[in-house]
Amino acid sequence: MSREISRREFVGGSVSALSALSVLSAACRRAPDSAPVSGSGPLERELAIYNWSDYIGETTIADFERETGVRVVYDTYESNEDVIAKLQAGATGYDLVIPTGYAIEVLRALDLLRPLDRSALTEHWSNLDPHFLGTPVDPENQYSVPYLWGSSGLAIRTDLVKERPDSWGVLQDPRYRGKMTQLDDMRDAIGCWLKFRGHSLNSTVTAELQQAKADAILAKRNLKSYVSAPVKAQLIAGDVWIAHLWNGDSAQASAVNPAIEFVAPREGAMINLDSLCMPRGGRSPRAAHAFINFVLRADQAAAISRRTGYGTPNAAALVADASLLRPPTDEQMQRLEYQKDLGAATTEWDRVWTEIKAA
Ligand code: N2P
Repeated sequence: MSREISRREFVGGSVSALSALSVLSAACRRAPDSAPVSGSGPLERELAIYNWSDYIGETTIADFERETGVRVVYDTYESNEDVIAKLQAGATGYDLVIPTGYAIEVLRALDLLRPLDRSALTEHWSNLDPHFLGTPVDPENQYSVPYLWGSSGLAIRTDLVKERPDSWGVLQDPRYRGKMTQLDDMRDAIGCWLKFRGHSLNSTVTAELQQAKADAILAKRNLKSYVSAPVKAQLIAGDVWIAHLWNGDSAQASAVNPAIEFVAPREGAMINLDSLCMPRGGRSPRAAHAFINFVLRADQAAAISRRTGYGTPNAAALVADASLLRPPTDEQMQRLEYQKDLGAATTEWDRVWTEIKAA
């Protein structure tokens, strides 16, 4: 028990509200699946997928079900912290989740992910752009298969906002009071204020976090709410004019109302790579591998990128469809930063976020 608790305290992960008891019971409930699982063989009948909202192709699930006969049970979430908390609290039965890089680090440190059988994933593996493989969160891709990448910024109703704001500072402008929102996501909502002051969005420096808190609270006076992907409907309706949002969700809103444009703030922003992972306790490892193979196909990867507006790490898909979002250029990358597991500093971030929410 003490080993579980100290590891949890070390790793953190915005889960500080969970009791040591829930961690212990999760460990006891965990299925005995630490042995590598084979991804080949007859498929199970059902596959449980837990994904971000609006983060899949229009017919991906139906196509997969038709082709394989596997029934997909599909559930969605709005933040990495939701996934970490749910898996840490002992949710079992999900066969696939799609966390962001830093959350993969957290989940791995908590021993909540199951290694993939890479020998069952060879068919379309070479479609992946090597640029997205072997990242520091999983150097050998033993646990994760790149799915989509994205970045954060400002989604702006250019017909209602006359200037062209290109700074996070616009969120502190009282002229747009009540017409602006920020992501309901601790890492993004604090991270952007760290970037605003020229710091790393992975900062663990107390003075920098305190400044970010002050900036966030100043902006909060103007915010209609903290809301993530569901803000799309409010942007489209014109209830929100400026939303701190991810590029793909912004593109989805623009597809409905072309007056919505995405701006990358000049101070820099977050870039994320989200990857398919198998949580421990999943009941359908062979179907999980089959699904990964399926979305690694160029046509399926292209359809997912087209529908979501997020970037695909699938180089073959980019060749097949020239309209897809291209990977960031070196120049763009200079202003983008990947999030990292905050380790022990997660507790301090949690506290800052709680204080911002309560202010
Ligand atoms: C939500 C997709 C968000 C992905 N629609 C952010 N990592």
